[in-house]
Amino acid sequence: MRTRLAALLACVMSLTVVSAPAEAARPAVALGSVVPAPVQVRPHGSAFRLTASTVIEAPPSARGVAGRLAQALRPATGYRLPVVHRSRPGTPAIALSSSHSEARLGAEGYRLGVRASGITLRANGNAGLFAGVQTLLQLLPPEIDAGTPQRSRWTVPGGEIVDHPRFAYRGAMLDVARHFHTPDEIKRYVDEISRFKVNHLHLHLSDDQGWRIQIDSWPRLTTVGGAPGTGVDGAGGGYLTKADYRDLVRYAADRYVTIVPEIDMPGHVNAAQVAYPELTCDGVAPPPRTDTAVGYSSLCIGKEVTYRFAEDVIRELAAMTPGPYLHIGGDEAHATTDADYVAFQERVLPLVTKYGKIAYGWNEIAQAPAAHRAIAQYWGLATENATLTAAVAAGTKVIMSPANRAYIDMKYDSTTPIGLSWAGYIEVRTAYDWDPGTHLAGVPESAVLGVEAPLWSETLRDLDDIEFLAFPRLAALAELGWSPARDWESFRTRIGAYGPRWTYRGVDFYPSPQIAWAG
Ligand code: TNX
Repeated sequence: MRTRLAALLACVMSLTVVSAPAEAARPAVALGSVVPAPVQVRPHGSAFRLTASTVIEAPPSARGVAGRLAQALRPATGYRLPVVHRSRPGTPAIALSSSHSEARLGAEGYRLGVRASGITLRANGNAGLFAGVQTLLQLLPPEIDAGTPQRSRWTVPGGEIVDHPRFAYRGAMLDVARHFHTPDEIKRYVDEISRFKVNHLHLHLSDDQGWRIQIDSWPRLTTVGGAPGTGVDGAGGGYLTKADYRDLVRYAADRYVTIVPEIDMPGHVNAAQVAYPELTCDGVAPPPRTDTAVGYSSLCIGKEVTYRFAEDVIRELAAMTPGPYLHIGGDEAHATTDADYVAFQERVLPLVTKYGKIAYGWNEIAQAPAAHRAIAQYWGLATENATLTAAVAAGTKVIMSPANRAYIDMKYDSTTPIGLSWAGYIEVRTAYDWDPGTHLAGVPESAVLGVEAPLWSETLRDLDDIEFLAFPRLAALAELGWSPARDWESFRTRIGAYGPRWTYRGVDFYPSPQIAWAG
């Protein structure tokens, strides 16, 4: 039903494209119609028109980004758009430069200038160029995403954009434990989130139902824990081999997305205990579980094998993860006493450091002094949390994922066919209208590394389900992570104008009644 609606919209829009006068005078898009909203937008009169003679100019070090831009532009325009080192004077060019050196742009900022004679995109490095390319793509008409040749005027509105992120960490989380999502599905998600300048993808790789990442020293984790039938309600199963994982890491890195792996401990470990009964206190394997209860499993805090297991997993995971973070879960350990929980974290958090990574966990880890050098992901409903505030005063950094705002596995409203509702219904405006820098009392903006949108998969099956819950809310949360100011009226118009792009790409977004959809 949702897919049919998307197809219908695509059909209506393609009719519009064919009947639109090809010589329409003005660019189709306003310079500021970009999600997330840029820091500074200065429009001026003259637009740039992409033609068959346009070239993309880039130094050798930026050929990757330039190539990606060319790939994005070729199918709909039908133009060759060669990537060249230097173009002959007078040739209309989109010129990329990555050796710009402008401190305020940082690693991810960029400066985009559009004149009738050409486009310049400047950044301090390739991550900034990639961000600028995402902006540039949104300044072309939505038909640019059609994937097949379109009749359109490929005009980019004239002016100057200066842009850089508010927070360094802008994340999405995908739960591949409750339902396994294939590498291809994960890649499609990376494609979509990176368009909104989201730069981290956190993968929740293990839970009570299943274990989804190959660990050589404990092979039964995946041969048993990733077997068919280990998804919620016995649906699905599967796991990432190390080769799959490394390939995903590379794919994401090409889109300036860092993979953050999570192994959830000391709770959420039933699948590991089914595979290795020595990880329980009595040594007896529990039955496999594919229901959605939480908080019933715990590693055995007093047994040494627990720490051999934790260290082996952390070592192997760290070795295949180039990114700086390794998430060790730590949530909902209701079957672990408080004292045991702290004892466990005091041993396990330092193991992450031992293998060269920054320890990251759900906010419960803040109970342990070792968390003062770690990152805590806040998922609570309240706007204060004394334990976290105390930890922050001692050095803990925070990533904001308050469940009643950022949990994109929540239903939009009571009629949403998939999703949960324990943290409330989250319509797009609810996801948008809060400030990650002031949301939690006692956690100042300087302690906030960024924002992450978790997508738990108890009710998900396929990519359509992922897209339906993620979009448009992921875009709202990405704007909170990137843009300095928040303006709901502006957002609902800009994301409404973006909708046709999702439709052209076949993304099954939720057509929220709160959004001013174009067309
Ligand atoms: C809470 S949030 C959980 C997960 C569930 C999620 C469902 C958190 C750290 N733990 O185990 O999947 O709710 O929304």
